[in-house]
Amino acid sequence: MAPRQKKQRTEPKYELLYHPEIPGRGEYIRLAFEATGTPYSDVSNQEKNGYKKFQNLITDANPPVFAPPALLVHGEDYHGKPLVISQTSNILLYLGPKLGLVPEGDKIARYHVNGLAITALDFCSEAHDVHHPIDIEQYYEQQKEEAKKKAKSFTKRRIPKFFGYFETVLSENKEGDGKYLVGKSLTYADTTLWQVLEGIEFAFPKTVAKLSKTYSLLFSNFRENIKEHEGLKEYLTSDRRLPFSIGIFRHYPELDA
Ligand SMILES: N[C@@H](CCC(=O)N[C@@H](CS)C(=O)NCC(=O)O)C(=O)O
Repeated sequence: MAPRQKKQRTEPKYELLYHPEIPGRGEYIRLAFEATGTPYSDVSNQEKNGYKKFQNLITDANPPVFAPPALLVHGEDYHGKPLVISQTSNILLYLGPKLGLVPEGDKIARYHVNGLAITALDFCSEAHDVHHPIDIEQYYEQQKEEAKKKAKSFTKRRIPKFFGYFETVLSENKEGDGKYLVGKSLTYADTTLWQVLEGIEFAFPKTVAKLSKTYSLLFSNFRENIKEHEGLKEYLTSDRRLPFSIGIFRHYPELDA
């Protein structure tokens, strides 16, 4: 009895259920926890047999999870089972007010935060579809020619359209001083967009180098401010932060402008 009680006391309330070894969409959730110093367990990366545990938890959840990330919340059982929430933007919507990552006292602002986070996540999905335009279950090499075509429109039109949109949002949010998308302090729209920009730069460095001068708020004020954020600084330079590799964001030079 005693050891069990001890385990319950030390177990973090939140468990992130995601694939091991890649930042992926799990990173959007990690950044929310890291920015706010919230304890969490990254099951697949930190626990013994974590990968198996992660697979079992997402399958056994009710409703089961179609695709990770998912969030398990201890102490919030739902219909007799541990609460498991799926979909990145949905998890962030749940955590936002609890972690102080939406403006306080403005019930509408949180929907703007969520709308912007979803737009950043759309950008992330489009970047993924560049290297997998035909079939998510086949290798890049099997769809390389189509990928090259998609890359052309993505780098020429879609990247500038997303950059331009977020630049406008930053300049119109006067309270944010070019540093925050909504209000005057950090929200999960900021952390999410920041990670997408990191991924886009990793995948399309030449395109970003060409465009970054045009979107000065985005590429100076905004990016630099997040890097220096009190809660994030240590994490972002630590080896706990997983590097990009061949996940959602991939660097294939032939797809970069
Ligand atoms: N819209 C979902 C997308 C989830 C997703 O595509 N997850 C990837 C990993 S980042 C996956 O494992 N997908 C498997 C699949 O779609 O079959 C979200 O934002 O959570």
